[in-house]
Amino acid sequence: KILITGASGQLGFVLTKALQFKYGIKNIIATDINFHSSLEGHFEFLDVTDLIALKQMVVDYKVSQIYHLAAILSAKGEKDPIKTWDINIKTLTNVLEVSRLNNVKKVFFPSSIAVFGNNILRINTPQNSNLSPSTMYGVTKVAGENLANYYFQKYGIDVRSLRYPGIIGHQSLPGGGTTDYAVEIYHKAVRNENFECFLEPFTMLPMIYIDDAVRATIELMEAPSQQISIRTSYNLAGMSFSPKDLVMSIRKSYPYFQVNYKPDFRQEIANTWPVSIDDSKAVQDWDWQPEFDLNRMTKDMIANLKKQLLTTK
Ligand code: VAH
Repeated sequence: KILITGASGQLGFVLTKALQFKYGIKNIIATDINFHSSLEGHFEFLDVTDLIALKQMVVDYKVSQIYHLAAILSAKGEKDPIKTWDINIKTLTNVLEVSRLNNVKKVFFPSSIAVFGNNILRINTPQNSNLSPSTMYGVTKVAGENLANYYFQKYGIDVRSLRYPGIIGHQSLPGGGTTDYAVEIYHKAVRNENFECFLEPFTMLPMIYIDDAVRATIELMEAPSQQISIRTSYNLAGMSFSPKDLVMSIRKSYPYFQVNYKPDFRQEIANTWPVSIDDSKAVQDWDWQPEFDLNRMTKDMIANLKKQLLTTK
């Protein structure tokens, strides 16, 4: 059985569906502290900071793989850094310890481009960059990558990880990230509303469409173990664009779409992140190739959000 934490989150919700489809709905246990009403299949409430509850679930359902997606994101994390440290680190150490003691074979841990901070090459940021993150979220991801690597080296737990760019999808909303604008903007456009953007127009960031993000995750987890040369976390690229590029792409369908720029504290976070990512290790080791560029993503987002609007009216 495969257990997912954070299954009601932006990525968790879509990844749960993909795993149910691939491995059979009966073999997936989706967990979260909140219930997403569109989730189907086996769901359990689980607070992953509760070691005993997590252990119980792993033992009861004979879990052999865990996808640990529950975490606090970058922008929200800055409102309460210590809580972010406590939750992100406690949940990961719980997952790794329970895995070590209960024969869980494989673990997935999401890292992020937030591991990078000042002192990097911001264009085509290399895999082996100096990691000095500017947010507590990034600090927990750097620590998490090292914990993952430690559990692999010391105990042989097959932990695998990706440094996701900002994830964009129509199925679910992100919660508290610096890249969230790129999802919210589409929701406004299809409603013919104006958008207030919290980043400046030319802030270029690495992003990925959720279909590509989910496929990358499954491809990494399915790759033969001897092909995995990186046990901290793989750089992963999809596309790179700025709010201005995104607006131009949306205007192909909504020529009168208006955006006001009102940068807030998230601008400072974005300023320390890469513009684009060198993911040649992922390409080499497990053949990574993204399918969506900005315009293809925009078409798909708009078509799907329009459908959603019609069915909820
Ligand atoms: C955030 N979307 O903005 C997340 C992410 C790319 C960064 O990990 O916090």
